[in-house]
Amino acid sequence: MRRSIVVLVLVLVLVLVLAAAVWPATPNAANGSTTQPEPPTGQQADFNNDGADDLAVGVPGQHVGAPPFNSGAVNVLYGSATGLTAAGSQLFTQNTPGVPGTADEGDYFGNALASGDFDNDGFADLAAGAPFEDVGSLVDAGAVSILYGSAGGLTTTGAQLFTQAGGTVEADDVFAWSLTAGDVDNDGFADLAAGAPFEDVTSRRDAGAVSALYGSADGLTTTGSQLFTQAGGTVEAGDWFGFALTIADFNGNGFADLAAGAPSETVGTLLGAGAVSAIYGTADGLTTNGGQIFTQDTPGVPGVAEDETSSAMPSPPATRSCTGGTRHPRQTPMICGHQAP
Ligand SMILES: [Ca+2]
Ligand SMILES: [Ca+2]
Ligand SMILES: [Ca+2]
Ligand SMILES: [Ca+2]
Repeated sequence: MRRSIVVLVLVLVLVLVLAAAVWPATPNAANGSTTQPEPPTGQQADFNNDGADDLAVGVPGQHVGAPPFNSGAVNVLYGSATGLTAAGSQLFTQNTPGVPGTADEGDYFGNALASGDFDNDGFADLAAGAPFEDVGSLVDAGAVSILYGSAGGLTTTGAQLFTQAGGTVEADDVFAWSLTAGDVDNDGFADLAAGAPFEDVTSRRDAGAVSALYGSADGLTTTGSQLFTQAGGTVEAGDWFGFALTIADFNGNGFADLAAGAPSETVGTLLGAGAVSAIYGTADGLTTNGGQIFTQDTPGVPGVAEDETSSAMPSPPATRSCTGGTRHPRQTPMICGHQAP
């Protein structure tokens, strides 16, 4: 893992995953216990299925030993009748026995998190991205770990590690930079979407892509996995499609849908104005049929798309050293570190 990533302003980035309050527990009058109704999108955050949602906190800047630096970790806090509590809390790194992979310098494990019940056993499960994980000799290809829930909370039993699904694993894809979960085919098993915003699409560098992995009785699987490039728009170099993701049922038809941001999308001649695509769920999974793209220049959307280099915008720091051709001038230090030679 290249040391340039260590040039990081964001020493500690907390990434929170919480589906609490969206689907409040329903009292069961018969026995006084609580049960968790199935949420409409398959999203869940109750790792021990005790009726109180739980919280996973990403600590991608965690040093596991010293070095490796910035290999990353995930803290887990459990909910209770009185709210979150430190009792029974956990810390996972890639060096935790049973967690696939190895804590290497600059993996940033925990940089993105998503929860869902991938095997539909009632216990929510956790996906934790390590976007700068090297895959063999492929530097910064990226990977995502899956930890499964149980009555005792998250466990390493049956833990999995996935590299880019539906596509070709390449250096600098930064797969699992973004994650979201929901039941896009409404089969009861939560599904996972994982962004690789620096995926090259043919010769279009850093156009970006999003993988979909589907849940099953055996957990997440690559069977039927898909790779999507920008929907509703034109795939261009430097779009960063998949930089941010979320799943929700936008048309209320029971199939969860995917929204994927392309923050560096060019709108007309406006560099880096940004766009968001919607990809809809069906019984057969996500499909680009009916896919949409919205920008601030879409009729009816308030606001005006502007060029990232507009004089109204702040100038990028003079010390910016990213030289990738199509780079966004205000990219985060982490991304800058990623792109540095
Ligand atoms: Ca719980
Ligand atoms: Ca589960
Ligand atoms: Ca599903
Ligand atoms: Ca839908």
